[in-house]
Amino acid sequence: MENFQDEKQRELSFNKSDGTNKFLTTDQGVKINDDNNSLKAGERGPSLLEDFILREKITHFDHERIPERIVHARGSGAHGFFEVTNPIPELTKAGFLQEAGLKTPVFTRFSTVAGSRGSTDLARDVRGFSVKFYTQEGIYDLVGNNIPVFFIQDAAKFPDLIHAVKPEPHNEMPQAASAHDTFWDFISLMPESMHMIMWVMSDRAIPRSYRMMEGFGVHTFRLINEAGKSSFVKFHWKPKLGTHAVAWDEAQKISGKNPDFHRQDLWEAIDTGNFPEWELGVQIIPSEDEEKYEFDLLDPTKLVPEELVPVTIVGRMVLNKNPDNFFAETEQIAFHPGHVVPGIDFSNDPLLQGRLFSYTDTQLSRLGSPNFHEIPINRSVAPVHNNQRDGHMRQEINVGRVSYHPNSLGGGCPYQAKIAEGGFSSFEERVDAHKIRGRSESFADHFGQAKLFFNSQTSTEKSHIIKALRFELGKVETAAIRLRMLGLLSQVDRDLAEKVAVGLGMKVPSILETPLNHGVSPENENGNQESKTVASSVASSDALTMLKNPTNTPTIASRKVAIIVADGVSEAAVTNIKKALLKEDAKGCIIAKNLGTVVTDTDGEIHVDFSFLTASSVLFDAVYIPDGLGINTLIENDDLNEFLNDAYKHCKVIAADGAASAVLSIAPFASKITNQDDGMIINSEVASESFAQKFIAAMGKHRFWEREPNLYN
Ligand code: HDD
Repeated sequence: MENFQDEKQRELSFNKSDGTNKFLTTDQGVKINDDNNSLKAGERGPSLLEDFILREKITHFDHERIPERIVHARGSGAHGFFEVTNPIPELTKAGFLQEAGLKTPVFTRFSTVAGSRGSTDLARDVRGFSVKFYTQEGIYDLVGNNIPVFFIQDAAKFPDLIHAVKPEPHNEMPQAASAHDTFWDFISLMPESMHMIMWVMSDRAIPRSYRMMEGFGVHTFRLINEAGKSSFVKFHWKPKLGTHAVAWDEAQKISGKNPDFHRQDLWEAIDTGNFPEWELGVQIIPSEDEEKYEFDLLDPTKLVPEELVPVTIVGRMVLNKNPDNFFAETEQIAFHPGHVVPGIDFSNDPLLQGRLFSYTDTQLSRLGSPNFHEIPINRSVAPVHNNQRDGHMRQEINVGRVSYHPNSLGGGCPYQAKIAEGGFSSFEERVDAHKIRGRSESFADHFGQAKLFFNSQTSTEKSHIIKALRFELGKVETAAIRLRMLGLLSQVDRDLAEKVAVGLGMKVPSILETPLNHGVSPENENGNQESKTVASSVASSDALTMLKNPTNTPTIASRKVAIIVADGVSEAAVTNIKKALLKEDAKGCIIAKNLGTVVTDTDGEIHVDFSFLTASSVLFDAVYIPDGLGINTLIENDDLNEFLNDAYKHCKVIAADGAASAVLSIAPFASKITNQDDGMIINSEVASESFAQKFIAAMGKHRFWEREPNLYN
């Protein structure tokens, strides 16, 4: 098969325009002579209706905005490619998975769910992880999240979930936050959400970077091979840089200091050649095993533990090109879980089935026309021929008189493809059932995997979950909602509930006071089902943690270090650390009291990247204060102290050498520093190779969480 990684780029380039060395024109191509003044009756007279140039410009401007996405409005995307490493023709006939080395162009968009388009990147929220594959057999969209399960089991509850989490309708507050009454009111009545709640209260919901998140297809899908045999599949994206988070206090501060933190991080990484990369993995469940597990494969609030079904890597995705135009590409891209190619099919997961309706419907109102597939970023690289016609903003000029099938006037064209010719055919699943509104009893376990998730976490991670719940429920004003939540949490882990309750100044209610129905109205006989706890056959799973996650490696590639300097700084120390960081593909940024330059100990000059005013510790992964007597002039500086305090509080590596060590020894947290804290590196020897290596090794551990008070122990 032809490798056509650049084909989408070629196609997009036909639609590109850049004004370099070109005349300014109207939309009709007429050259403009004066773009600064409207047409008037005399210099001080009224403007004339006749001014078609003014009217066109203003009219276009008035219509520049389109409705933002109902959910996942805030996001960022990039181009790249998917390359097969381990083909799986025995499992699927999908062409893009057939041959090792075959590359398919992709566009990937990451997002938060609840906030508006202009909201902060660092909200506590699920992250969307959508990949559009421009395959030779048509568009394939894998529209997933960075969390492998979901809040609800049936699409019928999706509008309720989203209404509950969005800003409250009477006053439109709070923005991009789940910490308010309506969200927790809904959750406290929906025991099926408890597994997802554990994930959302964990640090998965505050990633360090889009590049350091796992991705999941969430639902069980089907793969179909050439012989028509089907297997169930769960999709996983495993990040090359490991799975990492920031601290919650840090996330909130980042939201103020740089609400575009993730967007900028993705952009800069690609711009500087640090191309983000993920492996695509599959968990394959043979059809015969559909009912083998204690959970239902069709229930989207359940995952398949990797201990039961390992993840097999089939390929890798590299994002290597930023969009040229945010609106044209990232904003106008239209994903849809129903965009599948031959060899991939759906399961009967009722949440997925509802999604199959919702996405085209939403594009119709967001992009305004059934021709949204003609927008360059949405266009298939496989040829499109059919009898769909007309509609708003149709781009294609269909020639000929035939727009129906069957026809004889057009020679029967375009003609249908046989299955052997690549025609899509759905898996022939036998369905023989009563038509009912209800839920399978096999969906009634609402706590088994919530327990599995909580039990799998390290004590630091459990402590973070407790803190997150204290924060979120602490913002809830209605005591009855908090109480119901404590009741539900006690079903996951009594200790967890007790510890959250302490923070709320409340007592955990007894089981009898906890509503455990499906959250649907009790007057409906199908809704009376009681929640159950089915013990997971896996006691604990490292793949569910972030801190012991098998994706983690000690790499510090693309991490940022704040190097704090003042006049008299050791030039050797700065050069040495910058060189060492560069070798690891990490970056040192110079921060001083003011912008401009500082004078070094050898009378050289160092360019300052940020002042204390334009930088903040929360925007960096580690801090280094190099030797130099001048730094002592900053010892009383409040900005420096805040910088260091935050770095310490957020468990980052802090290092100083030579005379700069004095700054750390009188920092407000100095008394708390222990000999066991490998994240505090103080060295008397300046610019030594071993110091740089120690610093890099410590950064490779990401954070030294043991510094924090642990609420779980
Ligand atoms: Fe959805 C967008 C992921 C359930 C309805 N969804 C959207 C996006 C992602 C997801 C990543 C953003 C796509 C982009 O970047 O443009 N959604 C999920 C996942 C779900 C899920 C992983 C559960 C497993 N979604 C879900 C349900 C419904 C929707 C049950 C409706 C019944 N989702 C939508 C939508 C959106 C959307 C309203 C808004 C913008 C868009 O589709 O294009 O149709």
